[in-house]
Amino acid sequence: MSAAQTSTHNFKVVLLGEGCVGKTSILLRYIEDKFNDKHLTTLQATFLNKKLNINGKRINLSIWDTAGQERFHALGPIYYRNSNGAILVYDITDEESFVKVKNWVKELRKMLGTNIILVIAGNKVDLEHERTVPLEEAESYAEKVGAKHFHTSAKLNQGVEELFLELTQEMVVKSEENTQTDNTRNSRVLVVDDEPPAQSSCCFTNRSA
Ligand code: G3D
Ligand code: MG
Repeated sequence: MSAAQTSTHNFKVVLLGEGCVGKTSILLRYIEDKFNDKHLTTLQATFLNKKLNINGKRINLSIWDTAGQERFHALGPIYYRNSNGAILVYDITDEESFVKVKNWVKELRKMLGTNIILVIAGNKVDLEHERTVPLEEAESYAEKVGAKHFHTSAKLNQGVEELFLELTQEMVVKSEENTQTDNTRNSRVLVVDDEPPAQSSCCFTNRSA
């Protein structure tokens, strides 16, 4: 087994989106398979852990949820710092909440570049008859910004598992790409170290030229 297969990946994931779109509900559905549980309202800004095993790879997710600060526009970079992934949630019956997702995409790409994996969740699809965010628009926007789009209902348990699985798989790929790049860099250094003295001094001359 390769090192990549045996090591454990630790990922930080943040939930972002306007208040009331269903972030906490999605998290609670994923972790505890519950909806509208009493402790929903008392859950404070914190993270919940989820351990996964995908194709023999151990993964620990720390999934961060807010205590509702987003309702006062008070979520700063400290919340999403060092995140490997973000779940951007909007409510399909609330166009404003989709605009908010677009703002988050802009901010995250500006601050973290492509180091962070983004997925977009159009939540409350059980209220399809009240939809105001056009489905095609949401999907084509997501594609344009390099984010997978999911149709979720925390209430009916639709799309939630799939969303976390896709995000996790993409984070694994990204992390292993980064590890490979690091290894390639390290092995280059080793090759230089292994060279006989005559060649080393030659390299040194070239490098300083
Ligand atoms: P937030 O964490 O983004 O602020 P919450 O959102 O998870 O607290 O959910 C806000 C409200 O939306 C809650 O209703 C919750 O029950 C409801 N909700 C969450 N997900 C869904 C969903 O998939 N479908 C439907 N129909 N409702 C959902 P209340 O009434 O408790 O405010
Ligand atoms: Mg919440």
